[in-house]
Amino acid sequence: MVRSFVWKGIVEGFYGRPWAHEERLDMMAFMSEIGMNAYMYAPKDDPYHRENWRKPYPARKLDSLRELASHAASHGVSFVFAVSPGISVRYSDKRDMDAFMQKLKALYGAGVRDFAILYDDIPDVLSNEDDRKAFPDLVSAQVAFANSVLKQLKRWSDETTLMVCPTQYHGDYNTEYVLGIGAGLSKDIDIMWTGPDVCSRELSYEYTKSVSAALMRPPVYWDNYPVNDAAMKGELHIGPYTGRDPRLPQVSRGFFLNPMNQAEASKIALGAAASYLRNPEGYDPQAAWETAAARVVGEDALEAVTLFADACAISPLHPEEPPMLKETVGRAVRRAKEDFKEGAGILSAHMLKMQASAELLRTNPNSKFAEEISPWLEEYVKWSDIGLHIAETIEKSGAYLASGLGSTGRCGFSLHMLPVASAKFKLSRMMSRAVNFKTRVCGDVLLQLGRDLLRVLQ
Ligand code: 14T
Repeated sequence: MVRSFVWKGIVEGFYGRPWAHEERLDMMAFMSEIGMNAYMYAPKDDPYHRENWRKPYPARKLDSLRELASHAASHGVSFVFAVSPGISVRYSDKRDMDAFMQKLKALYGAGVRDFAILYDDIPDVLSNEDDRKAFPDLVSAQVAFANSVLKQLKRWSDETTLMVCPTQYHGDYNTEYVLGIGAGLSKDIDIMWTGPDVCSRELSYEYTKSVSAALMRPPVYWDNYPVNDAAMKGELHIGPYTGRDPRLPQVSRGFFLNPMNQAEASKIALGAAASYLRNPEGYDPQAAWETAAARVVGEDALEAVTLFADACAISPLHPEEPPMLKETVGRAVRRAKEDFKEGAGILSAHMLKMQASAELLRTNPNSKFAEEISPWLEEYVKWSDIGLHIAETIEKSGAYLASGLGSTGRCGFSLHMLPVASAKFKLSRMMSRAVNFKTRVCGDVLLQLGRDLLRVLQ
């Protein structure tokens, strides 16, 4: 039997600046175009979501959420409202339960029917004295709290749903905590899971089946791609969506992808992922990427964005250095050992292509995309300048070596050496600036090449 995912969505669940209202409205329209059906509201840095979860939304913010919920509904997207009470909640305190339900009730009044409790990224033990008296451990407290929330939701309406993200949400599933969550939570509650890691390179059928057994229900994946918060800030995740098993609909209830702070740039990975979610069996990562990328930048810039995405390759799904760039540099170096000029030529041709692609993307009609990627684009251009200078240095040192392998004149100094010395000097200056770059564009490929060259020319 061919099964399909129940949830095919996005979770705005990252740290850092939450998306703007306009970005969310636009994203919902995009989601309906690509066949996604759920948006979970969970921005870590909305103070009302986590830090001050007890506080009701002020009227104006509630109005925005209401508009989002109805906008979602009109696009066939379920709006899932999540609260993260874990940092301060007293599970045994009735006032906290009431504050929590009040919080949901306001959204219920705004038309929301789908809710989530997020217990992620909090201490894994009970800290409150009363809680420690009332419950044997954290998992019993969270289970009792969530089951009670579900019961109250069902009193409001039969249409309500509840999802929970546990405190341990990745890795080993055979722990007391995870088994406790699985056995304790009502069977009507969906449980979120990120896979073997916080950001998982691979989500396999076997692994998911085991997680499903431990949780006593198929998990809903909280897929931490293309998110680039915390330690990943310097990365831009616009590469293909890979490593998700085609048979996951048999063992998982669906997916919520956690996107980047850059909403428009996220559409490349999200568009590709949507194609997986619609048809996992027929999914082709490369073809889906091209379709998704072309939708964001236009067909005319597909080649440009392909080259740029290569330079941005490093991500949890692809931890290796940029493949095309690395291959070209490797080829240039090998060729340079035979023929300096030709080796340098291979390198400079690629650098010029990078510069042309940067210019095409900088002036792309999708100005929101261009704006979002500008920090990466700027350093991509700076790296290509470095690469061009490396090519030039290789050529000059080639001429110098050819002139008699560094034979010195009367005063122990070769005039031929001057251009090489000044090229070296300029290169080390460029390289020392690159150390302070803010983005991870080009990986370490050109950095390594520059260092190697300086060492050789010492
Ligand atoms: F809820 C979870 F499933 C989850 O993934 N929580 C956070 C999420 O909000 C964040 O965007 C994501 C990517 O950084 O990872 C989780 O947050 C972490 C987890 C860590 F182990 C942040 C830093 C960590 F070291």
